[in-house]
Amino acid sequence: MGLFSKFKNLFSSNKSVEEKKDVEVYDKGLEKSRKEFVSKISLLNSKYKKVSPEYFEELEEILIMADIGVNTVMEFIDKLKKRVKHENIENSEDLKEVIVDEMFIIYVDNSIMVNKINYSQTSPTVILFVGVNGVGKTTTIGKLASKLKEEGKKVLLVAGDTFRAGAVEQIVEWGQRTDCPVIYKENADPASVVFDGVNKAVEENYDVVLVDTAGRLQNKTNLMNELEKINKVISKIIPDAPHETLLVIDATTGQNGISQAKEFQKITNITGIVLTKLDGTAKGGIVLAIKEAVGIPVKYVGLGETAKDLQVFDIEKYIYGLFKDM
Ligand SMILES: Nc1nc2c(ncn2[C@@H]2O[C@H](COP(=O)(O)OP(=O)(O)OP(=O)(O)O)[C@@H](O)[C@H]2O)c(=O)[nH]1
Ligand SMILES: [Mg+2]
Repeated sequence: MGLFSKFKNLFSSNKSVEEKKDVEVYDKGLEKSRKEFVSKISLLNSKYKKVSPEYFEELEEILIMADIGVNTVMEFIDKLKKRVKHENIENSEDLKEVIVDEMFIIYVDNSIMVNKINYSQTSPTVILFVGVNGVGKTTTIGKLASKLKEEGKKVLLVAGDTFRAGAVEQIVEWGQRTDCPVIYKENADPASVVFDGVNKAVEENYDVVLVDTAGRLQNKTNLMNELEKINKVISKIIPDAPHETLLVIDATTGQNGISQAKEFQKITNITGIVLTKLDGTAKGGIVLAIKEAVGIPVKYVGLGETAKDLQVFDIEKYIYGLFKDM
């Protein structure tokens, strides 16, 4: 039995209610990508009943169009060709399952699979959110706050975005909705707001501090200086903090998001990626491209507007959501 059949069984039987709900979120959030993918592969398979060089050429194109990333696609096609030869696969229909198997393997292989958040045992865990404007930083903080509260954690929000008009109001609203205090100061230096926040968190024994930052700064040097200052202030209070710096990327921006990741990598130490708005794109393959291009684990994915739509990234659920109708 191929890996994919195993996944299908895995998700259809004896799972907890919670786990099933999470699978549903992936299922729904990846609908656009799945439709695109599955319909293209079906068309391809009816065009070429037999596996041929032309078949592979067109498959390659489909995968690249799904934003999977050129090198990953090349490597993938090579592996597929080898298996076709080795296992004497002739019919394109029989290749479907192999495609799903290999997709999974390519992600897991030579992988950085640490998608868990690095929680501190000795102090509040400080998580910094960075990314260009509009990608979903503040919304992700709100959703995560809601999840952490549900787990019984004491959560503090810090409005480190003091630039954009309305930014403070937005995070304050999330604070009210999730019942988490918000530290903010209008027109203040972001680093000083962060300082107040982290201090309060230590004094009052908070479990997690979620720090919002501004997406828009005049230029790269400013952004770099700003983040450096914020980092300094945090580590002055908690030497091994921030425990995570999560870069938020909007999945609908495709290759643009990849460039952002490369740029931010140069500016600061990114420990994980949050890929938002996967529900809004038909090019869900971007998860695989990120791994190829920047080698940073995707820790969370945004699959919709509500708090439950923020999910810890799980490759099995992702592959399932992407291919389950195939
Ligand atoms: N469909 C969908 N929408 C999302 C998701 N994540 C965020 N959004 C939407 O994206 C928009 C922008 O989100 P914000 O959280 O304000 O983005 P930001 O990065 O804080 O933006 P700036 O503060 O301007 O830098 C909002 O309308 C969110 O509802 C997601 O996973 N799916
Ligand atoms: Mg924001």
